[in-house]
Amino acid sequence: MSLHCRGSAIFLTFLAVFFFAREATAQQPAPAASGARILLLPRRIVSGERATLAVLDVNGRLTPGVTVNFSNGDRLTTDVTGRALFVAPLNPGVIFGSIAGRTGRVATAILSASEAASASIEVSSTPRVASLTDRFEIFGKSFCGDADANQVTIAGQPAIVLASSPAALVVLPPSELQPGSAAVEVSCAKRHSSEFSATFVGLELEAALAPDTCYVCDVDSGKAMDPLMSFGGADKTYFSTGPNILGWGMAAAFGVKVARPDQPVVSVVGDGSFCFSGPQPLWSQARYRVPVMNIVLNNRSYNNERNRIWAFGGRQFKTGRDMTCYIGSPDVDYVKAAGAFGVEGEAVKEPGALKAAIGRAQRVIADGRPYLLDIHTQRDGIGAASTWHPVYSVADIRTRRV
Ligand SMILES: Cc1ncc(C[n+]2csc(CCOP(=O)(O)OP(=O)(O)O)c2C)c(N)n1
Ligand SMILES: [Mg+2]
Repeated sequence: MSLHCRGSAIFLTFLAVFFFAREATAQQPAPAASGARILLLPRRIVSGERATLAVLDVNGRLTPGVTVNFSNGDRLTTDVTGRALFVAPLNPGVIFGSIAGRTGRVATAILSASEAASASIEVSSTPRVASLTDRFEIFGKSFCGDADANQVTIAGQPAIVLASSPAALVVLPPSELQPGSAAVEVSCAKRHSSEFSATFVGLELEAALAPDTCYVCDVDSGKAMDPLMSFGGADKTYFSTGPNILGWGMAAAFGVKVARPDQPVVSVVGDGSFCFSGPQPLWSQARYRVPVMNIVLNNRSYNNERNRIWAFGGRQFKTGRDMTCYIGSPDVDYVKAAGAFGVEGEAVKEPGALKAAIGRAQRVIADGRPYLLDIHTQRDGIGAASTWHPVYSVADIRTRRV
């Protein structure tokens, strides 16, 4: 996904809050347990083996003294580091954890000891792209359940292991890490993984969105950004459809805001999807003062469609000519379209302009009005460079100038 990509770097938001998680362990006073919001539970734990969970507050700081309740009746309290070491239940299955007094719950699967057994560290799944400043997960075998017994290095620098089990690690990258591809290595108790690599990127949107944001996702290729954001459990709520049907997002965002007026609501649509559903819902947002942040991921393309079509290797692929999916001519002015329906907005043409634009959107929203950000993004995949489209003029086939 990318709100905006240039070269190999993807610019979105960045989760500044997690800098605090890193520093909280140093000299700042411990955050109050009442601020606890996010439960980090390894998504896989192993029957009868140790595991570590972590709790973060609304600012992303590790939070001590927080009670975590499990659906099997177990109860834990986070220690001075904002984490809690526990032994996984013996019966395989799924259990849920939740921060006492909060509604969100987080699932973890209990694997049997035989499923997770391995003499050496095996890494089975890692993100290809991860945020420079947010946590990411590594799945595999033979990690240490005590989070601090694991050593994870990224580009040779030590990362923090926030939560862990023999089957999963939740890792926060080192603060000095630079964007780009970096080698990752894991070791614990004299066991070592083979080296693998991930691309680390700076994110803008994620940092700007409060943990109680309702995120209404009606995009196609833009969905690639979802794994880089934090959803579920005690974090943001994600609204989407099962099958890939487009054109409902902005109207749905209206409904979500009506249902949850005290939570921030962000609607994300592709430029194609905007045209299927919009701009009428913007009129309703303006008419009924529905303060929603509308984001259009504008790559001037049915980007995923082109990738799907060209993947068959047919005539378009062979000629390099995109018959239908380039939609940048005429170039739709989404800010003007929003304005015509009574919604303010602006175009974001450079990654560096995104953070300030989100800030302006949030100020208008705080005043009770919707806002639209037309964020220019890259096309990617096969045929991304093609802006060719068939020239056909109905005017030219006329025999009378009527
Ligand atoms: C109602 C509807 N019409 C058509 C489609 C087929 N379709 C799937 S993706 C797509 C293009 C979407 O373009 P955009 O929203 O810009 O997404 P991008 O792939 O560029 O991210 C189309 C037409 C669909 N999924 N739903
Ligand atoms: Mg598009």
